[in-house]
Amino acid sequence: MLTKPNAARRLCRQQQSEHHLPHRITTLAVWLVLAAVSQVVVNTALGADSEMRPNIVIIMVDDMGYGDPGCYNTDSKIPTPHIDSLARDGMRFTDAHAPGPLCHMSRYGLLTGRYPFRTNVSRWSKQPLIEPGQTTIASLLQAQGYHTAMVGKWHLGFQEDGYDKPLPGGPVDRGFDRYFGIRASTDIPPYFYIRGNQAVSPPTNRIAANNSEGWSPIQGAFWREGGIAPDLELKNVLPRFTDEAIGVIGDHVARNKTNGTDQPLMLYLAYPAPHTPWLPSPKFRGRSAASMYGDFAVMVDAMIGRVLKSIDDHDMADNTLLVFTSDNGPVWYESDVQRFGHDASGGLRGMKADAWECGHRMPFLVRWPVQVKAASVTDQTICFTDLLATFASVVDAELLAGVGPDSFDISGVLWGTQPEEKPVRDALVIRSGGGMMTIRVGDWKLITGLGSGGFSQPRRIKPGPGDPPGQLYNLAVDLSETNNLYADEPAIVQKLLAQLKKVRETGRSRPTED
Ligand SMILES: [Ca+2]
Repeated sequence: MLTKPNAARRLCRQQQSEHHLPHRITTLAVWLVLAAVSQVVVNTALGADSEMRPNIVIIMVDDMGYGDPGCYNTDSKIPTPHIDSLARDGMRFTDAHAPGPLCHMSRYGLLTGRYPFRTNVSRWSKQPLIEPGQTTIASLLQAQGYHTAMVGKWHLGFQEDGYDKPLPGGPVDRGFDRYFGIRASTDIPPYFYIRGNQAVSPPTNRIAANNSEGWSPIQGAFWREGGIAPDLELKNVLPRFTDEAIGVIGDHVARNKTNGTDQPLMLYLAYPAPHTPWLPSPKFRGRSAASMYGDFAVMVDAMIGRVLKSIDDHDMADNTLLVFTSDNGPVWYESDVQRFGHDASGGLRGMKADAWECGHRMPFLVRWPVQVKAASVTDQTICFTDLLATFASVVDAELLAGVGPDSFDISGVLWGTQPEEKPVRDALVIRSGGGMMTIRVGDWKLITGLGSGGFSQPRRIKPGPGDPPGQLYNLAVDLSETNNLYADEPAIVQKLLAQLKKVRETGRSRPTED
């Protein structure tokens, strides 16, 4: 059963009354003025106050649905004890959204604080989507003295000119000190590891396409044919990234010890799973009641468990702000729900790529034991784009108007000081995989076309005579988006369309300060 938002709202109110303001050390004897002030960020930090500058770890999984983790769906057939531990020890968001329902869109918004509909994301296979000099959560934190590392799936493009040459425009050119990962998904060739800005070994071999019997063409152990590096095996990518992430944490601790420093770490760990190919290693087969998909998700959870253990082993947990989420909705059809009794959507309509909720409403958990109340729940509507402004707030850096134009500071939600009745963002705007626009304001959600706008059938319906041209839902009473009120609520439709137009035309949605 899906956890009911109203129950969660009551719970959060109750918890807020017990919650205390974040305690901040105010007696700094020496103010360190940082010399390197970013071109776009005004640094107002007081210096090396480690309590105000937590380690920041983002664990992003791939195509995991709202109904997969047990902490979001008590009927889930996939045991996820490590993900669930983050809900137990931190804050669970019921209404958190990917900025787009596909991999590249979602990651662009997460890193830049800018809605992905504002750029041409289809360039990703040849060009970097993030512009030189564009602030990212990594460059922001790097300018604040963080060691910034990324491990995993980039999918935001490089300036490609062959794989035996450097690949400019990737993580190490967009704010990360260190990178190990792959270009895109583990079903999109060429398949090769990248360290820094170079292929570890170029994709000089070939691999044939693969599919799994009994599944749709984009499920199972599916991958496309293409180039592959001799040192990469698709089934090893997930554990390899886990080893790398643990290595980053260990190296960082060792470096601080050697240098006698207390530099904070920012790690962005982007797992390419449980996206296809579903390749659970033998140890995880049969560990769920939801087929090879569920078993692969169990393996993802176990990998997260290894990373959490590493953080614990280094005594870093208390001062690490850890975010867990998934980039977009699952590839799991109604027939799969019937076959396995597992609903990866958690009762939401649709799937990956859709304008409907399952495409973009995601599991989202934040753990920071010294600041975020354990087992708390919030129904605030947030978007991954909000991490930039939130991290800026956490480290006391101010964002200038042009930076992260769609990023809202949600730190008040994390500290429990933001009333649930007072939204942190006035609207949420998403372009679906198929190009339909969605605007959400409060409980109202408008979609500018008919159909899913993504992978679910029907994808796009041409309105018949007398049909409304779009969809309007009241999510407070119709979270599964079945009762289209577009024709019944013309005033609300006009208001939302006007607001959508303004968000698109002004190039920003976070209000300017002045
Ligand atoms: Ca994805």
